[in-house]
Amino acid sequence: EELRARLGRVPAPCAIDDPHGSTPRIALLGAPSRAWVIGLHAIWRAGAAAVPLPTALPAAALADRLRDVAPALGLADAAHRATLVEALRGPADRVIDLDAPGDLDASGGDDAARDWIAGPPSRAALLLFTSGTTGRPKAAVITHGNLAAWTSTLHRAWRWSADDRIVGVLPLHHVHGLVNVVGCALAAGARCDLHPRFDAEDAWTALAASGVTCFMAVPSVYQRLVESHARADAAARRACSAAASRLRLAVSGSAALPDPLRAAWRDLGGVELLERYGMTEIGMALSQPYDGARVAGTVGAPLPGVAARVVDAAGAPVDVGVAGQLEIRGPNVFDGYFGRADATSEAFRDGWLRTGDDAIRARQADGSVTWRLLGRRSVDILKSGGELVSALTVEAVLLAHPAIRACAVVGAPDARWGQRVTAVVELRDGVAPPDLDALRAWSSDRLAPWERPRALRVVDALPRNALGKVEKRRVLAMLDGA
Ligand code: MLC
Ligand code: AMP
Repeated sequence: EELRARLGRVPAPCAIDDPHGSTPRIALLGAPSRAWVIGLHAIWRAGAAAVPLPTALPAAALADRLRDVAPALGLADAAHRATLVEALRGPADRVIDLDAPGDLDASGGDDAARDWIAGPPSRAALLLFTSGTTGRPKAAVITHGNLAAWTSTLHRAWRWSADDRIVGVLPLHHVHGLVNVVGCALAAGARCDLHPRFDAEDAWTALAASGVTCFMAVPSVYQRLVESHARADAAARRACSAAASRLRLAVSGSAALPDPLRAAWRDLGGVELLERYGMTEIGMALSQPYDGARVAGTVGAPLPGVAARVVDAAGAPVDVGVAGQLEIRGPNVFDGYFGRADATSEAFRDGWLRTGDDAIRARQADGSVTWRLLGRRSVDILKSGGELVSALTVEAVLLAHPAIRACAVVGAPDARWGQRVTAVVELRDGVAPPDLDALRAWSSDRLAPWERPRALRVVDALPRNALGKVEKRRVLAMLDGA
């Protein structure tokens, strides 16, 4: 009620040329908590769309993202209030406090938690930021209809029920933590134990609580859990293994699951991880089976209601066994990028969403067809710890450094992060090479923690083609050689 009244009092947002431009937007910034989720519901019940934001981003970078979205109001927890006020660049009373302590338990009659979908199918529910190859993050418009499709599909495929209890350790500004974990639990009337941030030891303790049935995370989180298990003493190791073995469902996604990690999790608790493939614009699209063989290195098959195909450069579907771009269609596919008709039309081909990922299908001995991902088509899109990073965003910031004349940002393979954000730089004449820590600190008011370079290599000359354009694949090969 308070939000609805406040929306009525703020000046109308500046005109945004978007089909969803008349739906007010409200920014949401805070650590995962029951209060955060209740804030989300309040936004939906007030008829607005929520713009969940990452807590680790500096105010200047948040302001940059919010410029096109122009939220009417903001909701923030106490720790992030000042950042959101600064990012919204308006009067401090445009930010309302999130304040509703307690557990999030739809099974316990928590009405605020139970009611997951609160708007008509065509209305914008979420604006989720995602990086593109253009450098500037875009806000993907997810409707209430998309959310209904996402949760009902996952309920069927992964057998969600009101008896489930899930431990949530992921941030809530992404599909993975927000929809697969929290949304699916709430829509099933299940229980979700939310953690403000991931800590491996805390997560093991939470997984050991009685009745926990499900867990979902990115490979980097599983990697940390496996490392923490290996460090623990024998009694703690046994307790962790017992907790892992009680899970009916442990899902990995958002980045490729390396085989050694899959095996380490299986060895630790005897449960085979279920790997699935998704994307902000489409929710979850492909999943290994709940029952049946989970073939290592594959992401299973299309989820119920999701149409998927592999196409060649001209957009023609190719046969099983032939690699090409993965395209997706169905009620799970988003409505477009907010205020970015150009980027939206580029994202689609004949009604199919071009994922930017390459894939290939293989026929198994039992006649079933499984899908395998071959990586991103663009070398400029990296994944570090499940976070999408645009190399162009990082390069634009690094080029402002006084010592750097030219640079190429690439993703080097990394056991901890999947890809390590690596800056390969040419220096200006006569300057001393910057130190990596100093460069990270220097970029911290413009880049998110996962965008800051984790490795730095100084070269005399970056490999370029005849037109002078840096050739990223040769840069990667150079690193490989080293
Ligand atoms: C944090 N750091 C990262 C990082 N996250 N560096 C690289 N990549 C990341 N992803 C930085 C910290 O700021 C810190 O920097 C240092 O690394 C160590 O911090 P940490 O405390 O050990 O890391 P932590 O904060 O615990 O974060 C790690 C993480 C987190 C893996 C838990 O990154 C995370 O929650 N990732 C998941 C993101 C996600 O939900 N993606 C889903 C996208 S949706 P310093 O300078 O202090 O040393 C999607 C669709 C789909 O992809 O299919 O699901
Ligand atoms: P995002 O835009 O953050 O939603 O990230 C979506 C991207 O994550 C996809 O386009 C894929 O490149 C990647 N991704 C998601 N799940 C997987 C997976 N299981 N294996 C490999 N890559 C994945």
